[in-house]
Amino acid sequence: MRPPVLMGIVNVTPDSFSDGGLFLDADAAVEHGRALAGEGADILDVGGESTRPGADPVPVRVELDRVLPVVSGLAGEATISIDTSKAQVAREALDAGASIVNDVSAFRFDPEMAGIVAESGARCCLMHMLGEPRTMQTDPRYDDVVSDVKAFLEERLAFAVSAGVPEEAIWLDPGIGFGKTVVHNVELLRRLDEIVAIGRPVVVGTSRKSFLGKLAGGRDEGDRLPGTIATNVLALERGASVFRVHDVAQNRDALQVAAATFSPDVGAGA
Ligand code: PMM
Repeated sequence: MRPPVLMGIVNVTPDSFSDGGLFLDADAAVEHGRALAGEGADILDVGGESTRPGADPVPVRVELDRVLPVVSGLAGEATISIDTSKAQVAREALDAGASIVNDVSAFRFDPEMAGIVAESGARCCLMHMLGEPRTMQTDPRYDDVVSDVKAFLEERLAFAVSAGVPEEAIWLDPGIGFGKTVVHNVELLRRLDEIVAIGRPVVVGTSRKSFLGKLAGGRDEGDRLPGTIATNVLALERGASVFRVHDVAQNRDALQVAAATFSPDVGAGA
C-alpha cells in the first residue's frame, strides 16, 4: 500500500461550512497553507467558491481575486490543487503555480474545463455530485447509490480521457455530502472498494461534514474531528489514496498509524 496522501484545505471564502471567513484575507490564507504544509500536507487545495449545500455561484472575477494571490503565495512551497469548476480560474491558477485541478463538477459545469486540463498536462480530481450545490440536498435519491456514483465516475473518466487527459492523471472522488443523505454517505464509505475497483486513485473528503455530526448524536463542525478520522481510517482500509482534510496533523498521525498496520512496508522506517 502507498502511504496516504494528505490534501490540506485552504478555503478563501466567506461562507464555507466549517471555516468560511477565517482565511478570506490572502496573507492569512497563505499563512494557513504554510501551517498545513508544516503539519504534513502533501497537497494544498485552494478554493474560492463555497460548495456548501444551497450556495450560490460566485462570479469568475471574485473567485480569481480570492484564489490567485494565495496560489502565487504558496507556489514553489507546496503542491497546489485549485478547487474550481471554472475553466478560467483553473487556467490562471495553473499559470500561477497550481498543478492539480479539483473540479467538484467533474468537468460538467464548464465546457472548456476538460480542454484546459488536457492542454496543461495537470492532474485532476473528478468528483460526483447530484446536480448542483444550490439544490443537491433537496431529497437526493438513487437506485443504488454506490452503483450510480460508480457509473457516473466511469462515464466522467471516459469523457476526460476522450478530451485528451491521460488516464494516469485522473483521480476520482465519490463526493461525500454532495447530494447525499447520511445513509448514502455511509453506504459509499462502507462499499468504497467498489469505487476503488474502477482503477484510479480515490480521493475522499469527509472532513467535518454534517453527517459526522448527525451520526455522533449532534456535533458542531469544530467537534467532528474524531468522526473525520474514523471515516478516513476506514476509507484507507477500503483502498482510498487521498484524504482531503482541514485538520492535517491529526489525520496524518491517524492515517500513518493505520497504514502501518495494513502494510509492513509503511511502518518499517519508523
Ligand atoms: N468537499 C468540499 C469542497 N471540495 N473537493 C473534493 N474533491 N472532495 C470533497 O469532498 C470536497 C471538495 C466541501 O468542503 P469544504 O467546504 O470544507 O471545502
